[in-house]
Amino acid sequence: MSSKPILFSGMAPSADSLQIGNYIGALLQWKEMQQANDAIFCVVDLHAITVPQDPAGLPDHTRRTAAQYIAAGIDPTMSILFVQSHVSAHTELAWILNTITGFGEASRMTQFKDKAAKQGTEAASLGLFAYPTLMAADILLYDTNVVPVGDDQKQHIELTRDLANRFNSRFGETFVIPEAIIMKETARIYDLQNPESKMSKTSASDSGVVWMMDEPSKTAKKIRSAVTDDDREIRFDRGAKPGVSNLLTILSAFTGTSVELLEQRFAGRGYGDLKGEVADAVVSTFEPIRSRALELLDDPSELDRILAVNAERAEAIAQPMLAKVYDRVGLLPRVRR
Ligand code: ATP
Ligand code: LTN
Repeated sequence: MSSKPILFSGMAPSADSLQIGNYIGALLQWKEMQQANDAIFCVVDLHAITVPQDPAGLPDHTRRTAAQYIAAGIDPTMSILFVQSHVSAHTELAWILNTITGFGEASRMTQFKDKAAKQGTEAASLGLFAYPTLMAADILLYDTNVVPVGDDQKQHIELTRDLANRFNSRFGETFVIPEAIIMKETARIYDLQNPESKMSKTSASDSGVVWMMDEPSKTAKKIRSAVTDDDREIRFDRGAKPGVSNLLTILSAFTGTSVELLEQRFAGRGYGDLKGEVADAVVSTFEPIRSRALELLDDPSELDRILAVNAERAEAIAQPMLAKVYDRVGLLPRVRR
């Protein structure tokens, strides 16, 4: 590897399309950062199965997520783009990390509390509880320096840092301590119909979610029906005007124009104008991404080949790290005959 910082990030293949929050909060940064970093991007299918899921749909969700990474600008010959379950070191390191993670500290993870509450806490799986240690394993296997994520993942990165430090002090210097990279302005995109809650792939209702793989006309219609408020001023105010603020954030991310400039430009204009511009900006960016993703999905064996090559590249880094960890914790090496 070169002397560039190492970047790791991932998304769960929990739906057949990514949503606009994934694009703004993650993919846009990923794409920009892959030049200056040695970047590794993972489709975290083992994380996707921590909540109830349909096994018949998962292979397709996994391929579609990978195709959308590539279509949005991730280059699988420069960066490493692979599927988590293809590299067994992830689950193996996660087990080791489980043994140094406190039940109490895992219980404080807000994503676990939120996701468990959705299913009824009694029904939540041990896998969902251990989600953060698997995520820590993803990151720590690669000597990762930076982890670009949305702000909902901040707590998990802090846990990862704690675990790395704890392991290093108990067993000797092993892991690099990673840092979260969170773009403040775009760290959280909200549901268009319910602008108090985060947009996510697995929200209960579809009407407030903007999908990357939706037909342009559907996307435009959704944006035009976004919930706003009763006064007429276009101004950023998360508390008083969550719907309008969300639209401004989205437009800012898609046009590279600051929210302040947008406020000035829209002074005296109506919500219809704002929605129209947001719809145009989103459609013109997503349209070519969608077509490219569909093209890639037309040739699943080529996509599988790309993922296979990249799994080998990832494994070549992960396996020696796992061996080092096993050695540090005192596991008796298996002698190969
Ligand atoms: P799920 O519903 O399966 O939890 P999700 O849509 O919330 O999915 P993840 O796969 O958990 O998304 O997250 C992938 C990446 O996208 C992460 O870096 C996350 O922080 C970012 N992200 C997800 N939703 C948003 C959002 N609404 N705003 C900004 N970033 C987001
Ligand atoms: N939990 C993350 C997805 C994820 C991830 C990772 C992100 C799994 N492993 C490692 C960065 C680094 C999420 O976005 N929901």
